[in-house]
Amino acid sequence: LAMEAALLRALREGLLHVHYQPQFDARTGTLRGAEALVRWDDPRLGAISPAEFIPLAEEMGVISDVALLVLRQAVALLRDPAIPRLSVNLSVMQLRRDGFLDQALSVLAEAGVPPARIEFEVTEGVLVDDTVAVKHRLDGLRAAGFALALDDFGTGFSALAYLRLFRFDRLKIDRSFIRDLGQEAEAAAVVSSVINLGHGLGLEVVAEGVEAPAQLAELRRLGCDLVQGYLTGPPMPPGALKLLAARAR
Ligand code: G
Ligand code: G
Ligand code: MN
Ligand code: NA
Repeated sequence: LAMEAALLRALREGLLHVHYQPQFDARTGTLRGAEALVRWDDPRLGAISPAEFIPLAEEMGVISDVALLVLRQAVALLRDPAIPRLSVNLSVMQLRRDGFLDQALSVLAEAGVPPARIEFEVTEGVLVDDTVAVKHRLDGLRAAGFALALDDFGTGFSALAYLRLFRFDRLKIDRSFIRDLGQEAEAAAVVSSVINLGHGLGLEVVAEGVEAPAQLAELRRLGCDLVQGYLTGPPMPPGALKLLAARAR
């Protein structure tokens, strides 16, 4: 209960903020975008992980408030033309209900930012239940011009069936597959197959959790399009991303 009250207060008092983890072209090193990751540093409770408070926000029915806060901050940062695109994580409940598309479009219209510069990331879990309704909403987001990425790919079930049914722009290989790259031949076989699968479906493939130079070298060799991880850049405050984008120009 203490945590619930603290989350409501954090929302009210603007204690949630957003960090951004850069994504680079694997071959050229060009900055291609960044993933928005919400942060809560509470004066009394300390730093609380989104893995903990996002499910709580869903239970409490305030997930839309969190999502719109993240989207507003991301869109404000996109006023900087040196930042190509920002990715925002969506949770199940936002796709179970109507209304998110219109809210998102009005946030972008107010700032004069085109939807193509925002990508929404969903995990396979989002696609499993209520598939028809969720597909309708994801198709709506895509028709409005937003990009879509399938996050944590390979960790869920029935991934291949969903890849045919849903239309994505990018596939993010889960970091558990990247971890053993450059050490185990089996890991390279799995990652290579996912990259070829993505390319066969016309998708760009993003590797997440890239931590070591050997992993990056292997991803390049296998033809992975984009990389994200502690090696190339940790999640950072908006000011740091702006500096990085300015230097990259
Ligand atoms: O950044 P970190 O490793 O602490 O993130 C933990 C989890 O929280 C990740 O699975 C990430 O996708 C999720 N997450 C981070 N920010 C958001 C957000 O704004 N919305 C949703 N729904 N999930 C988020
Ligand atoms: O579930 P999702 O992929 O959205 O989670 C993103 C989370 O992964 C973020 O909380 C971020 O802090 C974390 N992360 C980012 N880069 C790395 C990395 O190189 N290694 C590991 N282990 N975690 C990472
Ligand atoms: Mn993500
Ligand atoms: Na992910």
